[in-house]
Amino acid sequence: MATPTGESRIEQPWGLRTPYGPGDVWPVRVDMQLAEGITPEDVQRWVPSASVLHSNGDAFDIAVIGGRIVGVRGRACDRINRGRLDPKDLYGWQATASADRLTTPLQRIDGRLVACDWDTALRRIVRRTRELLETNGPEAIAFYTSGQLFLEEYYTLAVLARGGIGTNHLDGNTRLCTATAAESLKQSFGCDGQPGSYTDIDHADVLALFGHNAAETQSVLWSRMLDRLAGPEPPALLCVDPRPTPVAQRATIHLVPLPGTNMALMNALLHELLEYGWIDRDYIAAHTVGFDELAAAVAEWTPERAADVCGLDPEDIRRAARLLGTSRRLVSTVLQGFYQSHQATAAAVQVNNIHLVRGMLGRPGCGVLQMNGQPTAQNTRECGADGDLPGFRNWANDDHVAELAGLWNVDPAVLAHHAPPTDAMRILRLAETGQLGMLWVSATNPAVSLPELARIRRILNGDKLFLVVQDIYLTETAACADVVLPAAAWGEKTGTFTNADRTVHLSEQAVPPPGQARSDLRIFLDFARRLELRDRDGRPLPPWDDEQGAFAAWQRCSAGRPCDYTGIDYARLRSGGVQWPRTPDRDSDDERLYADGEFFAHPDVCESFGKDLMTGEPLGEKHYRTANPEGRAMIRAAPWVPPPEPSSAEYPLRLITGRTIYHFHTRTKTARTPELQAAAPEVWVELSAADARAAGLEDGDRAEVSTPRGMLRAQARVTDIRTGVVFIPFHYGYWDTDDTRDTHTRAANELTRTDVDPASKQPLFKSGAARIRRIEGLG
Ligand SMILES: Nc1nc2c(c(=O)[nH]1)N[C@H]1C(S)=C(S)[C@@H](COP(=O)(O)OP(=O)(O)OC[C@H]3O[C@@H](n4cnc5c(=O)[nH]c(N)nc54)[C@H](O)[C@@H]3O)O[C@H]1N2
Ligand SMILES: Nc1nc2c(c(=O)[nH]1)N[C@H]1C(S)=C(S)[C@@H](COP(=O)(O)OP(=O)(O)OC[C@H]3O[C@@H](n4cnc5c(=O)[nH]c(N)nc54)[C@H](O)[C@@H]3O)O[C@H]1N2
Ligand SMILES: [Mo]
Repeated sequence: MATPTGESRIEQPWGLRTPYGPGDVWPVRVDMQLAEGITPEDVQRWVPSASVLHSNGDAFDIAVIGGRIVGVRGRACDRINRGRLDPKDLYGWQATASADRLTTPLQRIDGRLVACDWDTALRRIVRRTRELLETNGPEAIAFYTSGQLFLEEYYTLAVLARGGIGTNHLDGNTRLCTATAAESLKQSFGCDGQPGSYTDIDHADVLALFGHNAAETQSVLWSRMLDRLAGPEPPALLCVDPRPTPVAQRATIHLVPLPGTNMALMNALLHELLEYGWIDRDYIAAHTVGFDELAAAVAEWTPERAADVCGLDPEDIRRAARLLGTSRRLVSTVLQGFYQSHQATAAAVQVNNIHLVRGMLGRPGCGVLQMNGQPTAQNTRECGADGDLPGFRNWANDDHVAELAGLWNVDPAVLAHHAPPTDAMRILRLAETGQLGMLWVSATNPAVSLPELARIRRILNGDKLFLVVQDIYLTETAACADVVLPAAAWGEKTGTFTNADRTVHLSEQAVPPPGQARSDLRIFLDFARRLELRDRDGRPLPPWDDEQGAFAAWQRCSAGRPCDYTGIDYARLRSGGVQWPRTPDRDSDDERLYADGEFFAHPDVCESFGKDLMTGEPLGEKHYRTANPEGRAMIRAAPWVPPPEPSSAEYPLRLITGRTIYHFHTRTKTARTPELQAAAPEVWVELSAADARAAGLEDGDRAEVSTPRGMLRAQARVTDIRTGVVFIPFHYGYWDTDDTRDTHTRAANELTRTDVDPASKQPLFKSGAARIRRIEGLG
């Protein structure tokens, strides 16, 4: 399929340039992709939606003919993409109509999954839930959800699980994704919520990307950056990434730290900012606490010392610091190269610190974007379907807990827990030790995406665990389930979701779901009704019956909180994305948070009383009230410590994992899209020429990569990646291989470790020791 202009967006992922200068409005460019032989005039309906294949929030209309999706067209008027689309969005809609969608519930009988009806499937789940509630109580039940459902679905699940069943075990795969974004924002600003706006890119004179391959993972955002780079007075670009990504190739300065050393580099960059006085003393004095601790912590971190740890040239660190220090309008973005490593929160917080000490927040061109990855990750966090409470409420603040109990009309004791909401890795551990009797997985594929897959398979297949999987396909995870529930996909249901810069979009139903598939919202509500969950007055809980009702309830829950949605409704969203916070009395967006130097950090308001960055221990209310009584921004410092699995003689290389532009995660959609699958059909391993030589490998050879956890076989790709580091994309599971039983040799997570950042509990997908060798034949 080619676009109407003939160019293939597989070969030209970012499309044609529309250059612009500082302070100008990003020009419109409308991208469109229609099925072979269809013209725009043939299209019967254009249904408003936005992308669910990344967190950028690109808005577009779904083209429909006779109950079928036949293509997509970018929305020119939207503030996020101004009409542009990512290659996954241009082609990925085809997967929705794939012939192998789940169309009926399935239940396991005598070891095999067989089709059944909804009544049978839900009755079986309700029976199991009741048994567990009677014998072991609510803490025997856990929910593991996603960053890919809609706001209305998360809020429904949060009320059902926290207020109805009363379990503390509810988390999202956002734990693997943006738990660190949330945690770093809480640690610095007291509360989750992205300070910056995408329009900051229009004004910036320096763009700094920390462990973020935006070119492949938020390709429309990268187009915005490319258009600035192609226009007058282009910004300078700093890239911190051990790989020669497309971002690195355009960078003014490219730093290639050894994996596991981000924190040392950040301390040295801050050391230089302080040393040269590239700081805003008035801002620091008026709006922050903690500067002196930072000054003490970075005092020893000369560029030489960090260069030694990171394997960099000290002059490159100095140049990078000068670029940051002398910028007038700095935009920083942070993603998985920082979040999926051992000092994730500590390192991400240092990027916030750069903006705090330089007073570069809340003004056009001065923004930090602790990025999201998944399309609706922000909503998982806001709605409390992850390890947070709805509306960014603080689990350790009794008033916040009482407020929620009041909103839901349930006994506060149901919501009160002695510990923070349980994180996903801990939930899996509880399943492993037999403390969980039921795990309900929705819209995530942990049998491919969690670390140390051999262990995960053992847990998911465990005899004592009753596993419910709610998906649109029969995934590797669904294949382990006791009951499989067929969900309606994007395009087949209506709901809202929020991107990485707080912009909310509405996605409306364009076509009916296949067979008996139902929206996740309907499934959760049906379960709640059958379980007869009730509030204190005996009314059904949750009390709503559809997405409009869920949205209205969420507005009430968000009222007065930082993520206030009371001025956002479906009608308004039909004409384009709107940023939160938005109250009914205001008709323009709060484009940037903290413009007034006021933070959501007052002890009565904040979402967290803070954690020790090194141990993850909650610091507690008393400590917080003493350290930050007025609710200023918090400058938090930390030393660098070595990663938990250093390289050794046996495993001399550092293994990192990540993404390609053509695939989304475990490929359930992108492998079912012919153009995308053809662009990246098989797993590969990227290594440097020196490491290839040492292993006797040439470009294109078959290689075996091993770690203490397992091994995989992949085609070698020799690139300019930093020597000593190998990279493997994590997209490749097993569902399309012939033998799913004993050929677990394609998934990167066979190799990764069970270990987390202490503060955010995010797994370390980007650090571990590995070795590589050449193998003959197909392996
Ligand atoms: N095409 C595509 N786009 C996506 C997705 C997808 O699957 N495919 N997924 C979406 C989701 S959920 C997410 S979370 C985002 C992720 O988006 P990104 O974070 O941009 O993607 P990754 O490839 O996981 O990692 C980014 C970079 O981190 C670098 N890196 C690895 N280790 C280190 C380190 O120790 N230090 C530093 N500084 N860098 C390191 C890697 O080389 C890699 O280039 O993408 C979103 N967009
Ligand atoms: N090694 C390594 N591992 C990683 C990462 C890495 O960089 N390296 N990155 C991590 C990150 S950041 C992320 S976000 C995770 C992603 O990991 P997963 O969440 O496991 O990946 P997906 O393939 O997106 O799984 C989503 C599932 O939801 C289903 N689905 C899609 N839409 C719907 C819907 O509307 N309803 C329902 N019920 N189901 C739906 C899809 O078919 C798919 O099975 O992977 C993590 N794992
Ligand atoms: Mo993610």
